[in-house]
Amino acid sequence: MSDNPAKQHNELKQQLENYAYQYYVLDDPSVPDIQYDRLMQSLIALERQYPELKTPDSPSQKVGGAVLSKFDSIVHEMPMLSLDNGFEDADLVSFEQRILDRLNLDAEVEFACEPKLDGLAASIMYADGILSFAATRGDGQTGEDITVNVKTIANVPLRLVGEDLPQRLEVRGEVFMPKQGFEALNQAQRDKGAKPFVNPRNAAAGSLRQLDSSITASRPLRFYAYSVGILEGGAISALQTHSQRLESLGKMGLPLCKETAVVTGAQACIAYFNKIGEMRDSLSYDIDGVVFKTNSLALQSRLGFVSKAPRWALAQKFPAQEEMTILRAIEFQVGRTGAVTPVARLEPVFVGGVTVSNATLHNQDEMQRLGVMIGDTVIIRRAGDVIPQVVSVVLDKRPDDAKQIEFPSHCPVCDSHVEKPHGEAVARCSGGLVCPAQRKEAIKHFASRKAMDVDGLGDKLVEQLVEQGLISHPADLFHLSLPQLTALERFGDKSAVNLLRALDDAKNTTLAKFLYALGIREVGEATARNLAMHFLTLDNLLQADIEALLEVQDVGEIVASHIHEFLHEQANLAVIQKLRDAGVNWPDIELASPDEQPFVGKTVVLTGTLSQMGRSEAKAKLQDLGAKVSGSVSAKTDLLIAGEKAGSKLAKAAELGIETWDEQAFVDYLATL
Ligand code: 5U1
Repeated sequence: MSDNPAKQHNELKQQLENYAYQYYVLDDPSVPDIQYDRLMQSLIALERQYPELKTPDSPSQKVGGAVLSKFDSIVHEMPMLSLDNGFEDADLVSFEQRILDRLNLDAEVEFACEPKLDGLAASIMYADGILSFAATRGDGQTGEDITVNVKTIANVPLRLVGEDLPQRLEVRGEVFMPKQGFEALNQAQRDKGAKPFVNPRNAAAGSLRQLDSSITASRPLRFYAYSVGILEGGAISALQTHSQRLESLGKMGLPLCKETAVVTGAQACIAYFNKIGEMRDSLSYDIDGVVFKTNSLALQSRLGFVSKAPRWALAQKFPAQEEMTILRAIEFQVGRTGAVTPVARLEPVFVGGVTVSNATLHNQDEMQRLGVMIGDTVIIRRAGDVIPQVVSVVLDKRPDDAKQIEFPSHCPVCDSHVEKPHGEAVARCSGGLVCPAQRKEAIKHFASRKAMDVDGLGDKLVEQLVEQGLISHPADLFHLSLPQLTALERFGDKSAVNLLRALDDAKNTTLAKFLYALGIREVGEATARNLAMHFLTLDNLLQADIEALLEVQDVGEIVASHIHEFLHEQANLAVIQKLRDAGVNWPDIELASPDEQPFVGKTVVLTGTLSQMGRSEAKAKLQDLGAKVSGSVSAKTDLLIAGEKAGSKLAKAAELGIETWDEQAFVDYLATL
């Protein structure tokens, strides 16, 4: 890289533009995200040092930062029109016929076909190839100035590429939020206790109309160009068709929807509409129909406009994905992890092409947030193959006899009590070991390698045993008999004998493995180990209150409350007793002397490939020596053990001056103990 700041800035700018184009427009990233982020940070740092380098097309604008007090108005030089709608095949046939009649033609018409994205229309003006301003549609005549926000949209180029660019080019298109980004954003909203967005369209609108552009920058918005407004000069001005214009926009670096087509005649339009309808659920973005446009620009201008819509375009709509209906009842379902989900029983309603009579309310927090009552009129959304959901309540329509909904305090399946740790949105059944809804998963986990390690007891076999009614909780495993097992389909004598032997062997375990095997929420191997080392005996742990649990390394309030709830559920205690009665045992834990635990108080990180021992073996050895094994390198790290092909962690440790051993040094050290 050059040491001339302007040259350096230009190089960074070009690299970033190139990577963004490959990533967002071509869908073909050439470098990992982290490299892009690093270059962006270098660019921002350089601009901080030399503010004169910060031009309006600098990629640094992608991260936002400007905070407005309000949006200014922008009058559209060319009004942004709306579209006529069609709903049936016959509407497409008469659309083509109207065009033919008006133009006095009798051939078929060529149409450009495009999925109609469910977002917000936006206009982006480029002057000599540089993004100069952007506006919302508003009322079609006047919109809002959203330039700083549009600049943060990842796939919007701040500078166009190519030869013979127009002096002025107004690109019109849709700002939208892809489905995946929407789900992730809503999950993040729920996790932080904020209101989730009703649908991707609302999320896109809410994100675009932020006065603080760094919020917009953090939201997964995208833009697809679908037409040209003002156009002055450039090679694009000579083109004859709408589809050629779109292609030309693509070559200038503007993002386009990939599912477009050019077809001839109304019947081909109907076929395209049906094809897009079939693909709708699998598309990465929400659509509400298909837009058909007369492809010839000459014919478009001959057809002109009627009131506020062009005569040469039609939006053919899909059935609505949101409908109103009445909530008749709520049923509480228990999932395999114990999550208690409120499910709305509805007056059947046709939405998104199917009849819906059940919809999810997600969890207790969401139910309370919606403030829904039995008898309410609710809005149901069914998008794609996602489970239909209740998105809002129409309060104006609440009947006088609407009934409050009580969230159950006990599991509707096993009657264990329902717990909802402070700060968590989901309420769960605490009967992890006994609840039939959680049975299969609980037993699979119990038998798994890192837990009781029952050799030969795979997931399929657990399912078979539960389905045949041979086991209903983990302790039943130890009472299985040879005739019961050999009677199972495709289970030979030898396998049965081996399984019984493996079950017998598994009874000799450690307290840590036993605690992990219980499947207490958020008690992984490390926490189970810490609990065992802290309390030394199961009885000590059973007597621990929340305060005592909080003293254990890495146990915070939520984990403490999960452990406490689980170990105070009588049904779980009964299974634990049955396991001990069946012979499950572990040796007493003897506290190591300080010289046997030389790593007490030390944080160690493992990285790279270890060839002489597995990662988990190395981790267990370090924990036996008293170390805390962490996943990332920070200033708190005392030692990094780096195997082959160690990458960024090794570099970071070197940067922070952290002591680093290779695998051999660790093995040699272990040999000295
Ligand atoms: N895909 C697409 N959506 N959409 C919306 N094309 C399209 N064209 C529009 C609108 C309002 O208007 C043009 C006819 C300019």
